[in-house]
Amino acid sequence: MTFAAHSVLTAAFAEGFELAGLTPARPHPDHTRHLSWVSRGLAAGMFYLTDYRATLRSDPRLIFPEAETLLCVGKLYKTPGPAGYTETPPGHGYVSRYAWGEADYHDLLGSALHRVAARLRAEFRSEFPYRVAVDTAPLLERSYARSAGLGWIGKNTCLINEPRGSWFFLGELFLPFPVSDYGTPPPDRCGSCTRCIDACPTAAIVEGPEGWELESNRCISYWTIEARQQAPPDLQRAFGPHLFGCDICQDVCPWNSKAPTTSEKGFQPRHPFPPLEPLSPSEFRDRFRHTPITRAKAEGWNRNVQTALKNQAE
Ligand code: B12
Ligand code: SF4
Ligand code: SF4
Repeated sequence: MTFAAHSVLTAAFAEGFELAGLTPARPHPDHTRHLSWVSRGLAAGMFYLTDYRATLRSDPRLIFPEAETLLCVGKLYKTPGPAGYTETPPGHGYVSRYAWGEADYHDLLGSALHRVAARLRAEFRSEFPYRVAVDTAPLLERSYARSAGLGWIGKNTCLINEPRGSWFFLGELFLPFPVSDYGTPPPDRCGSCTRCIDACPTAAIVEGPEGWELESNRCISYWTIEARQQAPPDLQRAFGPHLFGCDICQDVCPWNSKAPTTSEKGFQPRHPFPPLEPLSPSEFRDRFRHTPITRAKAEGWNRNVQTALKNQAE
């Protein structure tokens, strides 16, 4: 049985997603790019990208065998508030925009996707099986979202939407039925612009065999969120006040100059500029419970605080 694409998209918009599109749950041609990127060591220490899960990324049905369709959604997270890391006050560090709020986007988008599924089950009168993913499954999220029509992949490797920019999270609902229409990828609108490449303080956006790509070993976001060890000293100096993640290659993107903001309560800024002070494991837990920052763990957070303090003293 084939279901109306319109009904699925309407359910997604009704649950607060600003972007939604549909694409077949089939192997994606970008998978060869992923394998090539991994094989050239650009994933740094992120073993979840390089182990058996690199192969799982070849086909969504390896994660959810009944999958026929992927509903790809985007949820805006830009809030009115500080302009970015350039405003960091002395004695404080910078947390990237996506982690400013008190909600963890995995939970927020995940619950909304379950509600989309509940709406569809009621509308189609079927208890069909489904699966939800928000950065939680070995899936090429940007590639499928591009195919579903949500945006193009910029030179900074982010998915960018015209006119909304790139300050949005991605999530997916794996559905066990085909739909009447699927999305098509929009054109690449980067043109001759190179602002993100020029602005990256660590030269982490590099030219690869198939175009621009991210060298995680040089990316501030990698070092301040994912890495479990200290970055090389010459690189650390380029981190400036960054404590968790990095927004520079999106802050400078012209497509973000008029990006809309969200009124989502859980994303409103609570800690964009935390004080540069080390925290005990329990202080860290209490301060950042349920936020994406917990990923760095207290040890990583304190390492980042030391780096930012050193950079501020220089
Ligand atoms: C690992 C990871 C990281 C790593 C590596 C990032 C990277 N660029 O690969 C690190 C820790 C550095 C990172 C940083 C960030 N991340 Co991250 N990350 C992921 C994760 C878990 C996997 C990405 C991955 O597979 N990378 C490997 C590369 C090879 O794959 P890819 O980036 O998807 O690239 C594919 C396409 O770009 C494609 N391609 C096709 N056509 C074209 C054309 C061009 C021009 C290019 C460049 C590529 C391209 O080829 C690739 C192979 O499929 C995804 C969630 C997911 N499951 O996808 C989130 C995700 C990509 N991250 C996200 C976010 C928000 C961020 C940060 C903004 C957080 C921050 N503020 O610090 C930064 C952005 C840094 C940047 N410039 O990318 C969002 C991105 C949303 C968006 N609008 O694009 C995602 C989708 C999570 C989510 N569910 O919302 N991240
Ligand atoms: S997130 Fe920061 S360090 Fe990483 S590529 Fe973008 S500007 Fe460079
Ligand atoms: S800054 Fe320019 S080149 Fe980089 S992603 Fe944005 S439009 Fe593309």
